[in-house]
Amino acid sequence: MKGWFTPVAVAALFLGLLVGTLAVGLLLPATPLAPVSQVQAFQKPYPMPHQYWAKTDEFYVFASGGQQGGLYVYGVPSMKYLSEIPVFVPDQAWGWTPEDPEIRKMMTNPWTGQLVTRGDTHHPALSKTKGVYDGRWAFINDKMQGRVARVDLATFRTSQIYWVPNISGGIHGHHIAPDSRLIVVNIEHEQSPDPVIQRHIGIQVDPFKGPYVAGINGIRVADDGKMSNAWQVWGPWQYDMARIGWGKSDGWIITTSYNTERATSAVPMFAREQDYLYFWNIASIEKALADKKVVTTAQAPDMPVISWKDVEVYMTPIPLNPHGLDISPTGKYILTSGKATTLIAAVDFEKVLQAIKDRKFVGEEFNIKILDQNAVRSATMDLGMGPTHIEFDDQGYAYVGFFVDSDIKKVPLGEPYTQLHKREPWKVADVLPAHFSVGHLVVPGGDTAQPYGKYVISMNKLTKDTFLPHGPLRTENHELFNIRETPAKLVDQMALGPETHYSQVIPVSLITPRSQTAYKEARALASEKPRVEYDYNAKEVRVFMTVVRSFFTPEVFNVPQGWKVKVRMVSQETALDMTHGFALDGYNVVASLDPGEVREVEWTAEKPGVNWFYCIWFCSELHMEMRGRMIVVPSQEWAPQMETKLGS
Ligand code: CUK
Ligand code: CUA
Ligand code: CA
Repeated sequence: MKGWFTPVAVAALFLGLLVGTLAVGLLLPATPLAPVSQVQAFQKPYPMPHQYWAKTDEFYVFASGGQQGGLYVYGVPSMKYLSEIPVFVPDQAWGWTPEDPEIRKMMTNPWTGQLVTRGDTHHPALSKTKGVYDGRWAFINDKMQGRVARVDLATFRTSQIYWVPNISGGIHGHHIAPDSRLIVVNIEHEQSPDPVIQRHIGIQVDPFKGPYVAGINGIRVADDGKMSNAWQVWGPWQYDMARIGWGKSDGWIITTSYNTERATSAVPMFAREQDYLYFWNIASIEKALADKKVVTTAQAPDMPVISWKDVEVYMTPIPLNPHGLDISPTGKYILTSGKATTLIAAVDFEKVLQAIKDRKFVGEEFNIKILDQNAVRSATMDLGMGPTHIEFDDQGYAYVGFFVDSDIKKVPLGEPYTQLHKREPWKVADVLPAHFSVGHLVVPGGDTAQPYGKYVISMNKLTKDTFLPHGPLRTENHELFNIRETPAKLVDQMALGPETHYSQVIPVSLITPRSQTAYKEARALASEKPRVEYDYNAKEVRVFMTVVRSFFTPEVFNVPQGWKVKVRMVSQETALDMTHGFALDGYNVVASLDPGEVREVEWTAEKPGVNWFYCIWFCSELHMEMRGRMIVVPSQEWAPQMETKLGS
């Protein structure tokens, strides 16, 4: 173990990362895809029958969009892109615009009142029941602003955005409990928090020099999916990844920190020979809450802040600057990889519990006992350059992604999985070449108590010249492998926009029966007549509009200049796939109405004149004619008889 972590070795690893990346680029012509004969041909009937893909796809993939700010959705094995789910960033194509007050409210910072239209999604967490996906919701975190959103999987639309209090942003790890009652997000970017927090944990932060502090944030999830503050535990370190255990590790939160150095710049974050893996006892956090060992800040009076010293937490050394952190299906093995090393530690959680019991501590730091790594590890695997993330299949194998090596190594796990695969554990069983530089990888159900297996998707960070040239900014490559065969077969590749981090893959049977084709909200307003109301006190025009092929009713309304206009649109459509839109010439206003949906838009009628509004979805042969007018009258010329009246 010793020797590879000297400063020289670290420098060499940095160089290795760089050279490895370049070498892949230089060697491109010499490392083509597997010969066609080795690739499982993608069987397609011709002519293509109606519903072919709807009937043949087995899984949905929910892929984080990274800087796209939401989620991508596609089918497997077809690798057919289906949809985007807009979350933190407006997306008018997919009907997500903050002109609607409900959406605007979700995107508005609750403490500053600022509309925030930027986000960076990393780790989707599908809701679970008894440790397996249940198809109700997808939760997704925004690293940049420190938020978690809930997406309703009946509509593929965001229904709540939760803002993590007491931080400036920078949350990374995100995971959900096996019963979906608790969500945990890590504070990755260290903070200089409210002095109340600094005093409570007994660490004074110098905002200029650091070292700063961070912690983990617990979110309660109600029966209807609503998220609310549970607790924050603050302490000396940042955390990168988070998992809430299940099975053998039930009742524990597990995190990694790559900056146990508490440094404020990159190179010093590699100073230590090893960093830490942490084990947090959830019951002890609840006990600290019950014992009222908490403080609150002015910003978040309903968020109890706990000191790490008041909870039961242990740690053990792991290969430096860990990135991957994943738990095997029984909850027994915790695999974590050191980014700038070649090492993957397999920690056995049963050994962790035993070592805690036997007090096999080798020291402590900041009051946290350090468990002897030799007492808790099952293996330390030396597998390749730049290990990233890990997933598990249903046959007792782990799959480890490598950024520098551009491949995935398949490794058999130890007991009890040896009965399944009958191989010597922890030795490479297969190597899957990726194009190029693996970030996350995903197996259907690969982070649950019961993986479905069958496929692994490699989410590659670099595509180089895999696809047609498209300028200097290159797309990403999602590669589908069939892992029922050994060696695994590359089935397909798909260019998908920037930039997926983690994805989760769920059987279609958990999604399609609940999938809505129309909203029901318009029904409640069925008896309401279209009309235009003028409020001279508020200087506001309120338009109650119905929308159906191929008319807006009213199709014209008059407005005094400078007044606020509020339009509530009710889609009277019930037919599948019949979405209409509303765009207003010359204004920054777009809305989209799915069948049966009710949407509102607001703007101020600034300029006098005639402005057409029109439908943005090609909905029928009369789509182009589906338009109407807003006539803005200079305020001094306005007379009440100009009010728009609709027939009774
Ligand atoms: S991170 Cu991006 S590849 Cu946010 Cu899970 Cu590792
Ligand atoms: Cu409605 Cu086009
Ligand atoms: Ca480190």
